[in-house]
Amino acid sequence: MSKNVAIIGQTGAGISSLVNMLCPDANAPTSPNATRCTKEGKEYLWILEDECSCQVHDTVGLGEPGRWHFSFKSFKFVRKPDTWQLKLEEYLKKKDLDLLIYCIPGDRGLLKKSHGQNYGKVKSMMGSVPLVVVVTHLEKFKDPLDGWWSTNLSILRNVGIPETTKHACVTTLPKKDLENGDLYDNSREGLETLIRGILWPSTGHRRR
Ligand SMILES: Nc1nc2c(ncn2[C@@H]2O[C@H](COP(=O)(O)OP(=O)(O)OP(=O)(O)O)[C@@H](O)[C@H]2O)c(=O)[nH]1
Ligand SMILES: [Mg+2]
Repeated sequence: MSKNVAIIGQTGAGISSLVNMLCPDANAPTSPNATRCTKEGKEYLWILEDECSCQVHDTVGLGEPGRWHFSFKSFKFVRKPDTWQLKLEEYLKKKDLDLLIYCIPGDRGLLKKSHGQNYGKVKSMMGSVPLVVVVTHLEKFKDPLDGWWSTNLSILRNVGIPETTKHACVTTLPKKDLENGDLYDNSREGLETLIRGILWPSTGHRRR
C-alpha cells in the first residue's frame, strides 16, 4: 500500500511546510527569506492509519518561467527552462510517482500568472501522473477554507488553472503559529481526504 507523492510548486508557495504538515517528524527546512530554502529534493515517510503509507517528496521550487527564445529544432518560440525546473524534472523522473501536489498561495496578491504557467509546465512534463492543487496561505480567509476555490474561480481562470482540478484549501502554518488551532486540524484533514481519495479510494473519505 506504499505510494509516492511529490509536493511541488513555485518557490515560497509552502512546499516544505506542506511536507511537515503531512509528516510531523520530517522537520523539512522552511524559511521566510527571499532566497530559496530547499535546494535538493528529499523524501520523508508518512504513515497513515490502516497500514497505508507514503513517501512524501519535498522538492526544489520552480522559478519564474524562463525567457522566450526561438527554437530552430521545433521551429517555434519556446520558453528556456530555468535550472530549477531541470533539477525538479530530473528528480521527479527518477521516482515512480503516484501523485503530484501543486501548491499555490491563495492570499491576496500572491497568486500570479507564473503559477499557472508553471502548472502547465508540470502537466506537460509529468502528463500521466495525477496532478492536484493545494491552495496555501489561507489562515486569514474568513469563510470555511474550502470556500476559497468557488470564490476565486475567475482568478483561477485568469492564471490558467482549470476550475475542475481536484484541490484542497489550507493553511500550512504550524499549529503553534495559528490563533485558531482548528484551522490546522481542518487543513490537515482536508489534505488527507484529498490524497486518500486518489491513492486509496476504497479506504473511504474521512470528510465531506
Ligand atoms: N502565512 C502563511 N505562511 C506560510 C504558509 N505556508 C508556508 N508559509 C511560510 O512561507 C515561508 C516559505 O515556506 P516554505 O515551506 O519554506 O516554502 P517553499 O515553497 O518550500 O520554499 P523554498 O524551499 O524556499 O523554495 C515560510 O516562512 C513559511 O512559514 C501558509 O499557509 N500561510
Ligand atoms: Mg522548501
